[in-house]
Amino acid sequence: MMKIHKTIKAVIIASIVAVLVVFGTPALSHNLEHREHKQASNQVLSDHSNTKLTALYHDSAIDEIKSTHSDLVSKKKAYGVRKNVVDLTQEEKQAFVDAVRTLKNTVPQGSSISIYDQFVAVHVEAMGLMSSQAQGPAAGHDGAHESSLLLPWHREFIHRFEKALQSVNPNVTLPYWDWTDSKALKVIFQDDFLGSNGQGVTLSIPDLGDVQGGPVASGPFSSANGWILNPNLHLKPSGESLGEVLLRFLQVPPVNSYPTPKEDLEQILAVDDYDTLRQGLEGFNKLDSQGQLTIRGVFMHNYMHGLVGGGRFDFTTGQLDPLGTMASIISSPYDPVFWLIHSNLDRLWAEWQANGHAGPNYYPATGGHYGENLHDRLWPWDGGESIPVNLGPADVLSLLPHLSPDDIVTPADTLDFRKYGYTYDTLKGAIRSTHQVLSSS
Ligand SMILES: [Cu+2]
Repeated sequence: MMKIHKTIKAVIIASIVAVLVVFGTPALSHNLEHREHKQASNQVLSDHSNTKLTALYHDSAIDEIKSTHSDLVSKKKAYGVRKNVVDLTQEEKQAFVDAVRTLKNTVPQGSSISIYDQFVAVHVEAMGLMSSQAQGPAAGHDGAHESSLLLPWHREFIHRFEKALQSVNPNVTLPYWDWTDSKALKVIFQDDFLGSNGQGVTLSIPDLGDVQGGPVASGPFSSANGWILNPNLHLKPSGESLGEVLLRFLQVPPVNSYPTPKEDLEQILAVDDYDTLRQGLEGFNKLDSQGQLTIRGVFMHNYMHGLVGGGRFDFTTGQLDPLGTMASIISSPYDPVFWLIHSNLDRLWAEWQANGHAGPNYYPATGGHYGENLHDRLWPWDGGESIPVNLGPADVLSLLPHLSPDDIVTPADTLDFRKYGYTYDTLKGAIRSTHQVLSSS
């Protein structure tokens, strides 16, 4: 059904391209596209890739990579449309699963871990900036969460993952999980897509009774089917390992309410202030009837992490003791549902932006810690400015992908999602306006 089955070699080459596109090619992923025509930037991208590749491969391999890559560029639609997961065809589900598994099973040259695991390592170490022992201007705060940078950082991160998927299969885009869609939960956790709940662990929760979960029992992301995690990257926030298998505790009380009420989301999307929006969507606080973020707890994005991963939440502080993979924010990309939850988070931001909240006025220019402000560099796309501390039992820092020093991304670079070349099925108007911009420029 899929091209990727043709030859292992093709997969490896496509994946090498993926690594270079995703991790190794400075600024080209979108910074150039921010400034140039699509066509012009593709030209620059190809030229640049050649320089990089020459050092690593023989000419014949380079030719093959070049043709794979131009094939990819020419075939790729100008705008990848991210769809609601409930609208995916059987073929689209399979293509997504196959591409994810290919990234999980492909170890790039010079790395000891797979492309997929490199993404997990980046997410882990973004939280390694929190330590006061971290170095550089971004030290001392979470590099990916709990501040203005949540939305820019994850927009960049998941788009790089999407491009890696597209190097395997150019037709794949990231689906999103609309948390207000009552059908989505059942569609996602089936063996033909992201697999089942966990099984085998029964926990007694005071006043709530017994709850079930544990290692994912079936589907493409069960250990039986080869979804084996690196225990040095599968961590609790404390750094303690969560082991080698994907753990799910679906809808374990008290985080078991589904779907998310539409009116709660609409209330957040109606706000005018970026950081109120971000805090509402991230979910440590909920808006009260006055539109103030006075209610502390677990909501929205945080709630969805808990709905899949399970955990003993402290509803007063919003902190949780994770049971499963998704509930441990640090390692949550190990559950592929991560990409669907974050695609939706990004969609909600994109909709808010498309609804008139666009441009630098809708992102704080100053006043945050370094990394959070409009023109600060976001680790790891910061040219080596900041260095996190190592988290967990192994040397995770040594597992990070090698990024070019001029692969720089600031929140300002992320504000216009159209410049990345994707849109959402709920934002058809955005496709038209982008086409207009391109054809008139
Ligand atoms: Cu995250």
